[in-house]
Amino acid sequence: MSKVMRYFRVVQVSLCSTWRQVRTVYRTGKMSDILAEAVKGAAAHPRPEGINFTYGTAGFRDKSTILDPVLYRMGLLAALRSKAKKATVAAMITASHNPEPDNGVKLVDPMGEMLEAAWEKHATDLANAKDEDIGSALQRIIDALDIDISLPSDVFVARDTRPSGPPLTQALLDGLKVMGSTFTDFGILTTPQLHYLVRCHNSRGAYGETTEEGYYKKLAQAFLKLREDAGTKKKYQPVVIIDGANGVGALKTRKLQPHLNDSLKITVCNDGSSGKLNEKCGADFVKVQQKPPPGMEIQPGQRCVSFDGDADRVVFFYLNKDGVFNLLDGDKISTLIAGYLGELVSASGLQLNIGVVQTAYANGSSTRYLEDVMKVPVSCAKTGVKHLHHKALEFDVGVYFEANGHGTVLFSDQAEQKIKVASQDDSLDSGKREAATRLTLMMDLINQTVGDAISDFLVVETILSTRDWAADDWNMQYKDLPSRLLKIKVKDRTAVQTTDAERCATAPAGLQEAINKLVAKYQQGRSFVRPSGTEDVVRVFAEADTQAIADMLAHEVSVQVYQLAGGVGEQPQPPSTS
Ligand code: 16G
Ligand code: MG
Repeated sequence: MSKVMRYFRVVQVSLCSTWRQVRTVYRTGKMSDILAEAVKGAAAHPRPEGINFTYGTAGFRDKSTILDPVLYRMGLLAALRSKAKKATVAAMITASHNPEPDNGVKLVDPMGEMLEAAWEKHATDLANAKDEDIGSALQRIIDALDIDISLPSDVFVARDTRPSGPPLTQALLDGLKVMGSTFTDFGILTTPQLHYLVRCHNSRGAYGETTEEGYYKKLAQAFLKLREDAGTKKKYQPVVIIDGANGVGALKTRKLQPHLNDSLKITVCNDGSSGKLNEKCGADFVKVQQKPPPGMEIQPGQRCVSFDGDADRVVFFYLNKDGVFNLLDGDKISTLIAGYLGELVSASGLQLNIGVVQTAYANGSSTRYLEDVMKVPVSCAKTGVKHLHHKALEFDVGVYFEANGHGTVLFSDQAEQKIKVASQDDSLDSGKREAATRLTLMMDLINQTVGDAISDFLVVETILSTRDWAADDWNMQYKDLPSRLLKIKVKDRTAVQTTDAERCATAPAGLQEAINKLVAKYQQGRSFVRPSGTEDVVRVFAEADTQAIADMLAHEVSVQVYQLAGGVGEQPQPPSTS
């Protein structure tokens, strides 16, 4: 190295170290100010003694009356997350399908994904820190992750329609203000709309315009284009009834409607004008009760759609000509979507692998149909959207749905690129180009950030219309096996542990062996148990070739759980045979 170069190198090193010192002093000074403010701010959001909050499968969820301190702290954490990611993040205030008095909060990462799993622990720690310990709890997170506190932060905020939403939003905003964070409060949105907006923003508009109106426009444009060549239909009727769970999905469907012109006649019921949120209506009610919400007037064959309270979950149902209720759940939706996308991919001539991700709750018939008839690979993930989402990333086109109606489709960057190029490649024959063009429109119609009831509903309508199918035709793809879901109270639900995407219990000792023996007694029997992530219970699922046997198997497995995993209260009683 020449003398001159050496001189410059010395100057450079000393400048760098001076800059590091200045930065450390600045960061430390700024940090202690902020931490002191955070502790001061907690006085207005005191944490009650004796409650332990947990960032569960879908964020914090509890009685809204005790959540104020949690929201304040999540404001603090959201700002830190934004600084750590050097991007805008989001916070959604909702308790989804829970009753109206509950509420909750979950954080959304920059591309609209769920909060990174490693941060769930930080969220739980901060939510449980005593008021006076908030500063040190924040400090631990900052140190562990080497977060530069002097960086700016920006957070998008939205809530569902719960009356507790506005004061809880205020608590969250207080946390953000203490951190000096900028924010945008979007007011009432569906959960997937907020996920969508944060992705639009961070992708600098590449994913769409960062406005609610932009969301409707993007979906509606794709939907209308996909219908342009729709000839006369014999079976498909462009008429649906939507059960909005008396929640945000109803309000937002009304806002979408004018964008759809007259392509679809939508009647919204349970729109919040009289009934209570999620009370005797919504996707959870319909799926669990296996019946339409009371008061809905339904003609045989009429397609009905149920959203949950924050519209990230959807199921379809109809009454057949004999008035018998039929549910078209997440499994039926994923089969429909995977079948159609698979056809488009092969018609386009593109080499893309399509896979479906389910959970252990998926009906056995759906898995068999996908694997044996459709020849589509199926992966099983643990319960909870984040687990399915993660697995779906392994495919070029990953379709994921929980049976309860949470789900969407993910296209890898490479798949997206190939599809776009093919749609504009004049050297391809028109059939291939047309298929690729339809795939680009399907990508626009699908909210890839997270399951979205409104988007999924439009995707299903598009496919049914293209296929000229009535609800019955869709339902006939395969016949669901009868199943039963039960819950058992135990002293400590963590006594039950599982592996193999929850299909096998590893604790307590002897439980899985007992389940195996019971399952072996019955035709097409299948059963598994898992601790709930949202309730203090162990869930038992059983499936068999008749309802009576599924009920019996679920009962027998419940007794084993009760006996081996420390059941509390009365031992489960056999199902009545009347
Ligand atoms: C949460 C999950 C849902 C899952 C359910 C299971 C999200 C957004 N929501 O609602 O996917 O099906 O929990 O509840 O991930 P459980 O653990 O009580 O059975
Ligand atoms: Mg929900």
